Amino acid sequence: MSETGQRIRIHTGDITRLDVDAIVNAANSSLLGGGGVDGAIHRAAGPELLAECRMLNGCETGDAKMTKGYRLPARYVIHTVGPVWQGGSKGEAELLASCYRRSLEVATAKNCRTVAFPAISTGVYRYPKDLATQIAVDAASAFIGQNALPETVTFCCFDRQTAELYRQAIAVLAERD
Ligand code: AR6
Repeated sequence: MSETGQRIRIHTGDITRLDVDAIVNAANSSLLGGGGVDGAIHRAAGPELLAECRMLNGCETGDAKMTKGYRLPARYVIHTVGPVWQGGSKGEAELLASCYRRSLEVATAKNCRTVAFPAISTGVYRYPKDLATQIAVDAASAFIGQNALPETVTFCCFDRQTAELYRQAIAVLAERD
């Protein structure tokens, strides 16, 4: 496997349990909480997280903003806003790639060595999982190929089916390299 490939990990489970420098939250543009992974992160981090989020003035789709992790094992939470799937011709792919790139830029600015992502936009926002997974893997590998940090990027999958999609996307990447 390539050096870049070795820096990409797949984990099946709950992202709020991961002891990494930063976990990424699939938020909405208000940054004031919601369901899915966003709700789980706010519940696990405690009310101080919402208090800090209130001071951020929201976040554009495709951008990312950082807070502390409070009661989470992770030191930081990077809140990013994925695109809502509208059929694929509304710039969704570029916006989703931007979520991964911007999150990694924010993480690198704080010297994070380990970062974990959920499958952004693939829940409530309905992005087709196979397409979203390939974008996630391509964007992360492009970033770590050009940067020393983070040392590892973990794709945290809530179920085994999603983990299998990530395995396939990494295999596609390895064939291309
Ligand atoms: N750990 C890891 N992955 C999880 C967890 C968890 N604890 N919980 C859910 N997932 P979603 P979106 C997976 O809907 O599509 C919120 O209300 C889940 O299986 O959380 O970007 C926000 O406030 C799915 O694959 O995020 C926004 O309004 C993935 O996380 C909106 O949902 C993303 O699903 C964002 O929608």
